[in-house]
Amino acid sequence: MDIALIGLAASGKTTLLHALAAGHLPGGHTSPTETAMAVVKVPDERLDRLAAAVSARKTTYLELRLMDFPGFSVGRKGPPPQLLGTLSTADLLVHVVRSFSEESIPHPLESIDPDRDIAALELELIFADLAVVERRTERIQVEARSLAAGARGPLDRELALQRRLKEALEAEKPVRSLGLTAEEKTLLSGFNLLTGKPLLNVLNIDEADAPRTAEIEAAAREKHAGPDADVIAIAAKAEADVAELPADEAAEFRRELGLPEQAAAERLLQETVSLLGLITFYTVGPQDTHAWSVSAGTPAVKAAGRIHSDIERGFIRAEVIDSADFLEAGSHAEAKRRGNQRLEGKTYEVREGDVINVLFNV
Ligand SMILES: Nc1nc2c(ncn2[C@@H]2O[C@H](COP(=O)(O)OP(=O)(O)O)[C@@H](O)[C@H]2O)c(=O)[nH]1
Ligand SMILES: [Mg+2]
Repeated sequence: MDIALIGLAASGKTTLLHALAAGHLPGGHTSPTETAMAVVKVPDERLDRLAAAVSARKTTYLELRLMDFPGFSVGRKGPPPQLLGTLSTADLLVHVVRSFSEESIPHPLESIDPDRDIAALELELIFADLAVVERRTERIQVEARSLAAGARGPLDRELALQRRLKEALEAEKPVRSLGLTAEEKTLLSGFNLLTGKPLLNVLNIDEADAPRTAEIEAAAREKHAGPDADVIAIAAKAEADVAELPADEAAEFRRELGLPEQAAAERLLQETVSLLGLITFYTVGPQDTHAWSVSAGTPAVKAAGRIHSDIERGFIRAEVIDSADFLEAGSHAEAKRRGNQRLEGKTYEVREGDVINVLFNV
């Protein structure tokens, strides 16, 4: 899964990347004009405990790819088309919004106004989508003309959908707010509409405001949370500094600064997994205890395919234990003895936190 960090210049994108990927990045800040990339592991306490229960030699976390994009210009100039093009492959957008005051760092729009910046960037994404939708609408109309009236059904249906999108975008509504059905989403999947992607707004707040994080987030959620959209507040610079410290010093520092107990990286990455509509299941063993992700509603046989294509092909059934039960029991054998293990077939929809052992035959 690819996560794109976007936002105005000097909003703190690169600083946030450092807070999220401390230790996984080449030294120094990346240049303001280049896209940097980091692969980060999603912290998962439940996975840690499962691994500890079986003394796993290896623990494998979910991984996300973070891309730190150059600053977005908004308004008359707008963002360059190639920047918007590269964004289209992202699975989720993280908009880093300047909320810190620091006078020595100029804001491209000259004042600190997070609500304005969120709206301005959204508008750029809306314009970009509108251009895509208009192009597609014209093309459908041309194509439809070359078909016999009886063969136009699918194109007519798509045309109706594209018109609905156009109307919404012209009213400055993002595609993600329209509550499209799974079928409609599939129909649109090739167009990579930017406002159809889930969006996490990150308010980059002053260190001095860190003790009020929860309060700031609650107020911002009222305005900016919605379907597939959320907002969190992070003091990116302080978090980036703390991320460099060993664990015990970090905890002390967090208390001193009044930073939330849970590290920003952990909060943001977990929020990201949930906005992506992913659920996490586990395979637990002494060699490797492993977190896997699938989209909600995935049947067990497909989930097995995430582990290995042979396991999908030879799927017989899945032994499933809820991770809370597993942790209480301490092992597969004990959970089974307690009656916590279920046998599920190919169509079983994997649930958040399942510990799964697939029986297969190849
Ligand atoms: N005071 C303060 N400065 C910050 C914060 N976040 C970033 N900065 C500073 O703002 C400048 C721009 O940050 P950077 O992460 O490079 O922004 P980018 O252009 O969005 O990548 C740098 O000098 C950062 O040290 C913050 O939360 N507080
Ligand atoms: Mg940068």
